[in-house]
Amino acid sequence: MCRLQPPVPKLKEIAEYDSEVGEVGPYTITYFGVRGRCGAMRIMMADQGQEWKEIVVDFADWMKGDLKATCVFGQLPKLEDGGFALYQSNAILRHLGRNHDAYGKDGKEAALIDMMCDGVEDLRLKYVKMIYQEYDTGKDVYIKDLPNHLDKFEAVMAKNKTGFLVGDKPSFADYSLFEVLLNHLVLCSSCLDTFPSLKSFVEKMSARPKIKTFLDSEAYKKLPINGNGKQ
Ligand code: 6SG
Repeated sequence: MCRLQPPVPKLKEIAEYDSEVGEVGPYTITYFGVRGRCGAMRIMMADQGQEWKEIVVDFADWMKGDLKATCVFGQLPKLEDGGFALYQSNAILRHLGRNHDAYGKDGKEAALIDMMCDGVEDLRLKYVKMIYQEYDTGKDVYIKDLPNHLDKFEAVMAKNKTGFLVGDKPSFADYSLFEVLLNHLVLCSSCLDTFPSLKSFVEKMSARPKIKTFLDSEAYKKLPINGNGKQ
């Protein structure tokens, strides 16, 4: 069997493996009360039919520093998978990809999925920089330049023809792209109008029943996209 695709652990096995949070479910996300760096992993877990628990940290508590001191890089999100703790949102997405068979069918597909995830990360970093540091002065320039980034994803999506970036089912990179595109549609509702493959991708992902239920939920809708209220 491909080492990148271990069998999905059964709930019972995770509960036995976990000595601390076994009764509340196999996964726990610890993060601030925003979509932010957890948007994609939440959508992925919802689509995979995987339940998870949320620990929401408020900023005043975070500033006390105790939790920060326990985090490997002094930052959130943190994912607990039973007794196993993981930081860095993209490492978490990859872990979920391995656990839920959303990391390609072989090593080459996995490498392409990694490549696309890193491409999404580059766009996400530009977006986050604009939101947190340059919103008032840089938003218009950002939107003007956006097609020069989206066209790369459009080309990959159009070439693959399956409705997904790599292979014929969603990978963690698709969930990450989907979530970043949802945020960009809030920033600029017409940003996908010249990108038919991306537009269709967002429509189809949004219509997947478990994603639709999640996106329609109060738990999702009540969370701001970003921590500073800009979107
Ligand atoms: C912030 O940057 O939410 N983690 C953030 N901030 C707190 O002390 N490379 C990794 C990854 O991919 C990046 C992690 C990320 O996982 S996310 C973190 O831990 C720190 O550094 C963006 C986000 N911001 C909202 C937020 C809540 C508390 C601190 C940041 C409320 C909003 C802004 C200030 C107070 Fe706030």
